[in-house]
Formats: sequence, structure tokens, C-alpha cells
Amino acid sequence: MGRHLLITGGAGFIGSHFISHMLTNSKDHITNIDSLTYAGNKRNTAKFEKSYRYRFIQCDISKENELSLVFDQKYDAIINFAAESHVDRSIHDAFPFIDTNIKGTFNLLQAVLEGKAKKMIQISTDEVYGSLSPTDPPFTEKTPLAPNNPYSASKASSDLLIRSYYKTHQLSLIITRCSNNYGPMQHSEKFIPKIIYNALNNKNIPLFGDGLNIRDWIYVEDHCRAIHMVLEKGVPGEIYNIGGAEEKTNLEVIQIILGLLGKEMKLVQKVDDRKGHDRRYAMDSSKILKELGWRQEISFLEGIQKTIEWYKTNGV
Ligand code: NAD
Ligand code: TDX
Repeated sequence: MGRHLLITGGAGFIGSHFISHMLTNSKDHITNIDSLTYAGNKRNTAKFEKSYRYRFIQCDISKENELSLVFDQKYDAIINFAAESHVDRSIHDAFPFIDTNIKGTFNLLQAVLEGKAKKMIQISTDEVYGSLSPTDPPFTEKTPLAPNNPYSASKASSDLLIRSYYKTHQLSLIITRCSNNYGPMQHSEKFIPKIIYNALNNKNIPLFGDGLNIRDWIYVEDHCRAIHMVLEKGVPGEIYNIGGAEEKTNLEVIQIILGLLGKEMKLVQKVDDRKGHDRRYAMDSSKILKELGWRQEISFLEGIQKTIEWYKTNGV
């Protein structure tokens, strides 16, 4: 008999991969709670819907009355993936980011404080550290928080709530901060699925600004393995950076994908830059390597080939 985990946002991209990973690589039972926003898709969870170790409850983590119904039992851990996750949306309308990312995290922390779960892992992001210049060293866990858009500010806020509940109440809380994920089942608003989908359909690919912004890409399964290790061996109160060690400019990412698809660069259409567009993210993952033994296994070329194959078969 395994543990019982409460996964939030498990109908989204990374959360659904994580549930799949845990059902395969542990004996744990899983309750997935998700409010099914535009980003949540039951197609992502269809393959384990019938497992006796899995149940789904539609629930908005920002609403205490809905959340209280989920605690019909005590959980061994909460892993909080639920979030508004798209930077461009946060620029147009930040309200849901405050509700879900800040208030939702607060509600989960209250549940841990009330003893309804033994521990919690907060799935955070490299964006909370702000932006690097091309010559800066990568972000470490000690890099000060300096978020530049409403999305990253809401994620940094939730990280600070976690810190405060750890310091004040000594709860078992851990933060992971990961770089840009890609892989099957990602929403088409994000850069890599958009490139693949538009290229397959001979549509223009919007490239913000000069295309020289840099992201550190990680295949989603590598991220899920890291979270699993943190769940097993992570130390309460600690932060773990997780990076793909695959820094690429946005232009390079497009060149690689179009090359693999046999499409021409003339599909690329330069558009106005994102407001407050962070120039570069890069992660120093040496802490999780040294302390937990995690390292990324899937190169960008291998991961992107798998991803392209999945979108060719399944669409967006
Ligand atoms: P996603 O947008 O694909 O999925 C988010 C899920 O949360 C969706 O299923 C949505 O329905 C659900 N959700 C939203 N608001 C909710 C609410 N109020 N109550 C319950 N469920 C709600 O996001 P993702 O890319 O899978 O990201 C998952 C987590 O990982 C987020 O916390 C994000 O900040 C973090 N993260 C993402 C990346 C990345 O590159 N995608 C990188 C680092 C960290
Ligand atoms: O159409 C586009 N054209 C373009 O040039 C889109 C959607 C993006 N871009 C650029 C902006 C970024 O420099 O591509 C890069 C990647 O953009 P996104 O996919 O929107 O990701 P990003 O803003 O880097 O944030 C992602 O990584 C950190 C996730 O969406 C976040 O949830 C995560 O925290």
C-alpha cells in the first residue's frame, strides 16, 4: 500500500505527466484536483482515469469551500502544480494569477497547517529570479527574487508564503524551481507547441522582438523525475533548482524544429516584443545533482524529436 498524494493542477501539462510518472514508478494513490480552466484538459488524464489508484475531483484551489471537500482524508503530501502559467495572459489580465497562484497556495498552506497533509512541494519557476544578461552566471538557489511580470511576481509571492510557513510554523515544505519545460500535451499557447503546430499547418510563427532571448529547455519527464526525487529525499525548508542545461535562443529553437520538419525559415514572422520580456534564464542545478543525485537525461534534440512525433500523431 503506497502513500496518498494530493496533486493540484493535474489536468495541465506538467501535472498530468507527473501523475503518469508516479502511477508507473510508485505504488502511491493519487487524488488530482483541478478546476479545468482553459489550460486543463481531461484528455491529458484519460489514460489513467480507470486506475483504482487514481481519482479526479474538480476543485478551484482559490475557493476554500471547494477545497475543504477534498480533505475527506489526510494526505501524505500535496504537490502543487495548479497555476495560471502563461506570461502573456498575465500581462493582459493579472487577476486570475493573484487568485490561483497566491490565494490558492495560501489555502493549501492553511490545510497543511491544520494537519490535513503531512508535507507540500511547491512547483515554482526560474522566472522568479528575473532576467540574466548573456554573460551572467546561471541562477542559483541563493539568487535574489526579482520577478519582472505579473505571472512571475505571483509565483514569487507564493514562494515567499511557503518560506514564511516553514519559518513560522516549521511545516514540511519544499520549493522546486524549474526552467522551461516542453514535451507532449503542452498547451498550444506556449512557444514550442506553437512552433510545431504552425509549421505543420504552414502558418506563420510569431517571434517576439529580435528572437535572441534565451531559455533553458528541459524535457518534461526529466522535470517529473526530479520532483519525484525531491518528494523522496528533499529536505524541508530547502529550494531545489532544476534546469535542462540546454540554453537556446528562441531563433535557434525555431531553426532546429523547422529543420527537423523540413520547413523553411520564411514561416517566421517577427512581431512586437513582449512587454518586460526577460532576456535570459539559465539554471545552476548543481545542488540537486550533489544532494539528491538528479541529472537531466534527455537532450534537447532527443526530446524535441519525441515531442514533434507526438504532435504529428495527436495534434494540439
Ligand atoms: P498548465 O497551464 O498547463 O496547467 C495548469 C493546470 O492548473 C491546469 O490544468 C488548470 O486547469 C489548473 N488550474 C488553474 N487554476 C486552477 C485553480 N484555481 N484551481 C485548480 N486548478 C487550477 O501549467 P504547466 O505548464 O503544467 O505548469 C504547472 C506548474 O509548473 C505551474 O505552477 C507553473 O508555474 C510551473 N512551472 C511551469 C514551467 C513550464 O515551463 N511550463 C516551468 C517551471 C514551472
Ligand atoms: O508566440 C511566441 N513567440 C515568442 O517569441 C511565444 C508564445 C513565445 N515567444 C518567446 C517568449 C519567450 O522568450 O518564446 C520564449 C518562451 O515563451 P513561453 O513559451 O511563453 O515561455 P516563458 O515565457 O519563457 O515561460 C515558461 O517558462 C517558465 C512557462 O510558460 C512558465 O509557466 C514557466 O514558469
